[in-house]
Amino acid sequence: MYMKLPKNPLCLHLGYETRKYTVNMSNLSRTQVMFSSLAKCTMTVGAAAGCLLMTAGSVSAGSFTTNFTPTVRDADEDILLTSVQFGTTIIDFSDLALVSEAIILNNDVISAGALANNDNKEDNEGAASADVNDQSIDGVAMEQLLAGDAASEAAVVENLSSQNLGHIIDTEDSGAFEIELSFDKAFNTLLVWERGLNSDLGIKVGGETFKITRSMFTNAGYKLDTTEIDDVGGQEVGSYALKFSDLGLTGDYDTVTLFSKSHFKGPDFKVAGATVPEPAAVLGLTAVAGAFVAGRRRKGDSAA
Ligand SMILES: [Ca+2]
Ligand SMILES: [Ca+2]
Ligand SMILES: [Ca+2]
Ligand SMILES: [Ca+2]
Repeated sequence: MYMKLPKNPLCLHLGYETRKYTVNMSNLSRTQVMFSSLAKCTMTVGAAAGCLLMTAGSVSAGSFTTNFTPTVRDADEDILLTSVQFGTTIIDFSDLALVSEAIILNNDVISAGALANNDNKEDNEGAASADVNDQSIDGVAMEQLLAGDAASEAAVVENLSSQNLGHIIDTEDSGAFEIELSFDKAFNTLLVWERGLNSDLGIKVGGETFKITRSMFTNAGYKLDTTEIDDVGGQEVGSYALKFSDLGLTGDYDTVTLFSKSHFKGPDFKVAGATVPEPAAVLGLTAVAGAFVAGRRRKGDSAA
């Protein structure tokens, strides 16, 4: 059975992505193209909702696109975040929530032994530090960030709030820290970029705790070479968007606490907040489809 499509515009909300499809029965080829991901189901009406739910589920959790400039650069050069993109929804950098205050609750202190052997920055222990791309003209490179120290907390704010994706917090491999961040406005999705895609990052928000594990990051499309690493060509950077609604939270938050434990392998990160339109209405669409079916059935009944 082939599902006849209504002539009215039909809004599909698929994951983060909201697209408006105008369905026109006189232009069936266009309709078929637009429903390409759905049409293979040769929809019975009952199957339609299932197809839609499947499609919604195919937007992988945590993924988004990072737009930046310049797109061609060396890994140690500046890189400015211009926008982030969730499907067709583009959120400009100027609309992101940025870190405005940091409280370092705890951060491993560099050991005396490591300090005694401080001929190479990579030998340092400790945990979170401020780091920048090698050629950065601003931002802060500061190896030991101390809890309760105003300069340390200012360094965290400066690096995390700048537009330069090369300004980060670098964490030593076995380092543990806990840092509370406040943002300049509330948001519903925390954006995290991690240099290396090889570390985990813990997040506490609204009484919930979540760990982005290293395998959850997807490639953000740029590399970073910062003062703490000597990798030729830099390391790939990964990204993950944590929707607070996925933690069962409602509403927006302007404070999150980030943490690392010794087995997280030292997250090296940048963060920002975004208010992403709620996916909403897959169920609403199912209801629309249901109402349409009911309408067809009524017509059929009256014609019989
Ligand atoms: Ca460091
Ligand atoms: Ca890393
Ligand atoms: Ca370097
Ligand atoms: Ca690290």
